[in-house]
Amino acid sequence: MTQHIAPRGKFITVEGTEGVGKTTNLEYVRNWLQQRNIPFISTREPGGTPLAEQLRALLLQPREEVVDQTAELLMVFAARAQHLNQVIQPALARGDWVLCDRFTDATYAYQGGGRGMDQALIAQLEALVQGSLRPDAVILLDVPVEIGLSRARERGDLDRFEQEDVAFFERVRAAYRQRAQGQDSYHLVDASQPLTQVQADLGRVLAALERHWTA
Ligand code: T5A
Repeated sequence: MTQHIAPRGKFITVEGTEGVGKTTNLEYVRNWLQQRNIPFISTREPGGTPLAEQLRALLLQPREEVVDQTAELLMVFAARAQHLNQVIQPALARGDWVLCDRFTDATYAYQGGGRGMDQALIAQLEALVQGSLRPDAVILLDVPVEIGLSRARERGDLDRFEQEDVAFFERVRAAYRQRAQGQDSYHLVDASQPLTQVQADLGRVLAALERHWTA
């Protein structure tokens, strides 16, 4: 008997340092998908399920207690395990596209680059939690740290990560840029440009992906 394998949906993540414009540009990507009648879900990390959203709140809340780096890393992956199992994998299996605001590249950038944690340790947890699942495309919105932080600060109260110093975010940005180098699935967009130009670039990236995936 012929076994029919349902087409798996595409998994797109959007990444970048603080205030880079992910929220603003995700709206553009959602509209782009809607216009093409592509079935999709839009979700975020940390978060995306009730339990993972609670872990997000715990991670982002500023606190007196010093948060142990390993505890932070495990919470990020605990939220990811729940999110993958409950939301992302079922959606991909249905054939829906998954648009995710941050994913494991953020762990390599923030916990690896920012906090200086061992990349090999992160890779072990990635393998444990995700198996072989990786995003089909990573859109990296890139902006000089000072510009992103000033945009984020204009919004008001800062979360626990946003309270880190500029050097931390320089390491985060460098880690993101390093991951993007020479990898076909990464698409770097200059997010320091005016929003209309950022979105024109995003549109070109999405059109190229669509052509590639439907060829
Ligand atoms: N984290 C997450 C980890 O440490 N490890 C992990 O594994 C994961 C998954 C999550 C935090 O968790 C950490 C990283 C993060 O610190 P978050 O909410 O995803 O937090 O991240 P934030 O960067 O805090 O996201 P924000 O929503 O705060 O920022 P955005 O979405 O990047 O920025 P946005 O769209 O709100 O824009 C900020 C302002 O800039 C303006 C917008 O209008 C807005 O006012 N703007 C522009 N202005 C001019 N020109 C442009 N091109 C503009 N684009 C946007």
